[in-house]
Amino acid sequence: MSAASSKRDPREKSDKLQFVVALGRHVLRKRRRTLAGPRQTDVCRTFGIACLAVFIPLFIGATANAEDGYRLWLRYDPLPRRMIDVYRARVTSVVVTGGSATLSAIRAELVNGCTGLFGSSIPVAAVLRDRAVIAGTPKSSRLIAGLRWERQLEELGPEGFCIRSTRIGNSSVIVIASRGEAGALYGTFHFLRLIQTLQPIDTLDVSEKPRLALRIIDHWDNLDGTIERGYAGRSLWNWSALPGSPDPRLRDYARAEASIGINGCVLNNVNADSRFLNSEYLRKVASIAEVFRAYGVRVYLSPRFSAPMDLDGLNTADPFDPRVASWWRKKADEIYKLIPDFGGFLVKANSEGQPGPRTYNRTHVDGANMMAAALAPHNGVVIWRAFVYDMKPGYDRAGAAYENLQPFDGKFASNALLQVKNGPVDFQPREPFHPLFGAMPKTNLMPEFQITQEYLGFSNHLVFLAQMWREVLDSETYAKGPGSTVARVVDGSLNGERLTGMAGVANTGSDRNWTGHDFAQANWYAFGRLAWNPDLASERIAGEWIRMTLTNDTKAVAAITRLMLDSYQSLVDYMTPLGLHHIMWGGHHYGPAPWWDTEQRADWNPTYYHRADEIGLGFDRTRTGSNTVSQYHAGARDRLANLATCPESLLLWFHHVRWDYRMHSGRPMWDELALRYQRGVDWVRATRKQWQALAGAIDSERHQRVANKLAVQERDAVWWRDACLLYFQTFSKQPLPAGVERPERTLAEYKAKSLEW
Ligand code: GCW
Repeated sequence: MSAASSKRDPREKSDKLQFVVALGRHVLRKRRRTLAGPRQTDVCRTFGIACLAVFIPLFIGATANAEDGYRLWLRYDPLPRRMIDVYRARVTSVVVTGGSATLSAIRAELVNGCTGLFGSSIPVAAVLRDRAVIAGTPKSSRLIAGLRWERQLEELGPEGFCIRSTRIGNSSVIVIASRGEAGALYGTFHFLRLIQTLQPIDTLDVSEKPRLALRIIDHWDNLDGTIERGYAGRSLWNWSALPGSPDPRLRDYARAEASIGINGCVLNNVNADSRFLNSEYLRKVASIAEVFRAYGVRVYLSPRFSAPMDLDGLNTADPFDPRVASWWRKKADEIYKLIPDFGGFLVKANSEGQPGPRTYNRTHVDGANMMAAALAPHNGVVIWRAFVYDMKPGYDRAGAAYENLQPFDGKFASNALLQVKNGPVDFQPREPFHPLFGAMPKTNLMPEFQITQEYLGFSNHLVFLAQMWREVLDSETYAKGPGSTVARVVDGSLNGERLTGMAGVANTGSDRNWTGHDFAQANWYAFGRLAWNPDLASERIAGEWIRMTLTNDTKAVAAITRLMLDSYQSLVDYMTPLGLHHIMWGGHHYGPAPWWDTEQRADWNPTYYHRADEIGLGFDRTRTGSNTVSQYHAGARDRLANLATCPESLLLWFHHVRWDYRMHSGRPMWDELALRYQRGVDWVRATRKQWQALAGAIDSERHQRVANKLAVQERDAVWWRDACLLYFQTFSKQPLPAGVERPERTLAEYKAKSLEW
C-alpha cells in the first residue's frame, strides 16, 4: 500500500529509489527508440512518469516490513510461474483513459495489480492494443462507448459492472465497464480478485451489481483518538493534522473499503460528541471526504441529538420546536456546502444515556423524521438505531427494541432507515435473529453487525464471523411464510423496500495490520462481501480471502478454510454454549463473569441473563416467562417456544431448562453443557497443532503472530470453561462428566481478577 506510511530504513529507501529512477529512465529510452516525432515524445514522457508513479510505491512497499499485514488482501505478489504465463497471454497492457481521481485510481490499481501479480511490468497504453484490459465508462472511454453496451450498463446501475472478453477491431481485449466510475472501480477489483484467486479469465462474461444500496462501516471513534470497543490501536482519523495534511493511510483505507464494495463510512462514535458538527470539525471531515471520494466512499456522521443546545445554546432539542428543526436544516446546508456527497446521519437516541426525542416526550419517529427532512433536499439519509432499551424493572431487555419501535412501522420518512442489530440483545456470540426483521415490512430495515469483537475475545481470538452473519441472514422470519429469510428482508425483495443497506461496526485502527489479529482482516473482508451480496456462502468468502491474503496452495487453502468455518461454533462452545449470553466480565466484556451482579442496571448483569438456580439454567422467554418469543411470527415462534423443537443452540436463550433435562444426545443438560465447553477448548488445541503444520505454507512473520494469538486463545478458552463450569456447578451440584478436564484454579480465583488481554 502507500509508501508514505511504511516504516523502513531510509538507506534502503534511497537504494530502491535510485533503482526505480534508473528503471524509469531505461523505460523512457526504450520507448523513445520505438516511437518517433514530437507528439510521441510527449506520450513517452507521460508514459515514463506514469511508470514511475506506478512503480515507486510498488518497489518501496515491497521492501518494508513485507509481512506486517498492512497490504491486507491487496498484496499483488507474483503468482506461480505457470499461472503467470496463462494470464500474460490475455493481458499485456492497460487502457484507462480519463483524468478523474477515480479513473486514476482504476489505472493505478490495474497496472500495480497486474505488474505485481505477473512479476513484470504491464504498461499503460493510450490507444487500443491487442490483449489490453480496458476499463471505464462510456463517458470516459471512446472504446467502451463504441461497444454500445448502454442498455446492459443501465440495468447494472452506476455501481454495477460487467467484465467481458471481446474483440474490438482485430484486437482481443477484456473490458471492465460500468455506467459509473465507482462501478468501474469495483469491476477492477473484481477482475484482479479473479487473478489473485487463480480463476480463468479467457472467456469472461461477468455481470454484477450490489444487492444493497448502502454498504457502510460504522466507526465508534472518539474525538480524542480512542475507539470505543476498538482493539487494533487508535483511530485512523488524525484530527489534529486535519484539514491540512491528511495521513496517506486514509487513501489506503478508502482503497481497501472500495476493494470490497463499501461505499460509506460513519466517522464517529454513536455515543456522539456534538463538536463533530461544529464548523471547525466539519472542515476536517470534508478533507477526509475529499480523500475517500476517489474510492466511492461517502462520509457520514453521528450527530448528538442535543447538538443545537450544545453548540448554539438553544434551550431545547425538542424536534417539534421550529427553532430546532431550522437549526438542523441549516446544519445540513452547511455540511453539504462543504461535502456535496455527504451520506447522512447515524443516530443513537434515547439509548444508554444518549439524549433523544423522548427526552422531550416525542417519539423516535418524530426525531428521525425531523432530521430526515433536513437531509432530504440534499439526498442525504438518516439512519436511526433500533438499539433502545429502557431502564424498567422486571422487563426482558430482549423485547425492548421491538416494543419501542415496531409500533412505528410505516411512519418513518422515505429517506430514513432503521438500523437493527443482528440479535435482540447486543452482539452476543450467538443470538437468534432480531424479531424486528420480521415485523416492520413498511420500514427500510438495515442490519447492524459488529465486526469488532467486543464480546468475542477482542482481537485475540480467531473467529470467522461470516458464519455468524450467514446464520442470521439465513434465518426464517416467516413474515410471509417460508422463504421469508432475513436476507430477503434486508435486500428489499420481500417487502419491496426502496432503500436498503447493511452496517458493520469497524474493527480497524492504527495497528500496522489494521485489525490487530491477522485473521480479523477476514471479518472486515467478509462484511464487505456480504453487504455486496448477502447470499454469498461463507466458504466462498473464506476461500477468496485466504487465497488473496495468505496462500494459493490448494492443501493449505482447504485446511485454513476448514479451520475458519469451524471457528465460530467453537468460540460459542467455549464462551456461551446452548444459548447462554451476556455472561462476560462487566465493562470491558473480555472473559467470563457469570457471577457478575453489581451493575446498577439489572440488565447489565450476567445473572439477569442466565438465571441459574437449583432447578436449572436459562432465560424463560416463553409464555411462562417474559413471552418475548411472541415477537416472532408463528413459524419461528412455535418452534422456538417449544422445548422439544427449540434448536439446542438457542435452548437457554428461550427456556429455563432443568439441569437433568435430556438433550438430543441423551445426556442431561448439565453434562452436555460441560462437554460443549470442553469441545471448544479441544478445538483451540487442535487448531494450534494444525496451524503449526501450516508453517511452511505461510510466511514466518504472520505465521508466528497468529501462533502467538492462538496461545492466548487457548488460555482464554480454558479460563472460560473452568470459570463458567465452576460457577454453574454451585447450582447444578453435579460432578463434571467424564471427558471434561478438572479446572486449573478455584472459583474464588476466577472471580478475583478478570482475564487479561
Ligand atoms: O454493545 C454495546 C457496547 C457499547 C455500544 C453500544 C451501542 C457504542 O457495549 O459500547 O456503544 O452497544 O451499540 O450503542
